[in-house]
Amino acid sequence: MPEFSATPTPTSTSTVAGPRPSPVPPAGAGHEHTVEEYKSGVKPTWCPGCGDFGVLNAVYNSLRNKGYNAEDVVLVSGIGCSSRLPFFSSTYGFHTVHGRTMPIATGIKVANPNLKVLAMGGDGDAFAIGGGHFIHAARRNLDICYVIMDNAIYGLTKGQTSPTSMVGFVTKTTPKGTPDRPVNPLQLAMASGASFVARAFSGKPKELAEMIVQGIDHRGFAVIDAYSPCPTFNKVNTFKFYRDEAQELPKDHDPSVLEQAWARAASVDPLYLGVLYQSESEASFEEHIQAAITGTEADAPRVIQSVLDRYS
Ligand SMILES: Cc1ncc(C[n+]2csc(CCOP(=O)(O)OP(=O)(O)O)c2C)c(N)n1
Ligand code: SF4
Ligand SMILES: [Mg+2]
Repeated sequence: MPEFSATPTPTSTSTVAGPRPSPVPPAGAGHEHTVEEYKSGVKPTWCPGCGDFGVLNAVYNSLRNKGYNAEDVVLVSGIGCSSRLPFFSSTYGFHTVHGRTMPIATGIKVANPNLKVLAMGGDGDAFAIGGGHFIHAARRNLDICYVIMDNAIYGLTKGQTSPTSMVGFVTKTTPKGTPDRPVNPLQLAMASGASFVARAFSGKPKELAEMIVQGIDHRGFAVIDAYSPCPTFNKVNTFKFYRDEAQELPKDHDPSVLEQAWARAASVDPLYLGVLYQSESEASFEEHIQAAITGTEADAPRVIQSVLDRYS
């Protein structure tokens, strides 16, 4: 059993071999981070034209804009095309189990609150198999930023309806169109207690990068539902569809007013992009934990080591 250290050791990705370059040099001493430094060297395996490319670029840019060192960041994902994103970043990454992004992200963040934890994944991962975990992470107000690459389909398993597919959506498994009403990710997040709720579009990666920075800066659970089209299996929710149907929130939108956010989240004509809701009035999960262990934080590594020793 290796000795416990508060500093994480590099994680490896289990299914993709490839170079992971040495850690990004720390900023300061004249070093300015560049986007290139956050690339792992593993070439994205997504189909040409996949919306996830735009999200990946936005993630790189948000990390560069924050000036983070790669070793201070963990990208946690589930299973799906979108959940492959951590492979392509030189930060730490944890490609977990389908729908289990939130429990793993919670453990990482609580064990080492100094880490910047971003969760990544698809609409199926977040709202179908991971739906229960999503709700509880939101109501706990865990201090992480969760970017959901919403393509309204299961891409990795070759095109089944997802919880965000529209009524009547035709796939190989729903040849007569799905009768199921879609989940509204923004309303689900708000109803569950998320304290930052936003919608973005991978076709606007600059705006998405800015939104991820806002989500990281937010103290509490930040949810960004990012439309990220799957041109291979979803011929309805395309880049053109979102360019036609989605628009920025009105300038006078007040994200502190839950009722306004709720109403605009429900709108389909237009679909609104931007930060719909934000409140920092509630303590984060980590703040509750810290308050509960006040006076014992310095002992945390020793306590964890003693637990690990029991299994060595
Ligand atoms: C426990 C479990 N159930 C089902 C699967 C099969 N599976 C893998 S990915 C996936 C859905 C992926 O959809 P989404 O999360 O929207 O990601 P996308 O591929 O669209 O990016 C499913 C059902 C699995 N890997 N594990
Ligand atoms: S199947 Fe769809 S979601 Fe998956 S990589 Fe291809 S375009 Fe992207
Ligand atoms: Mg999907």
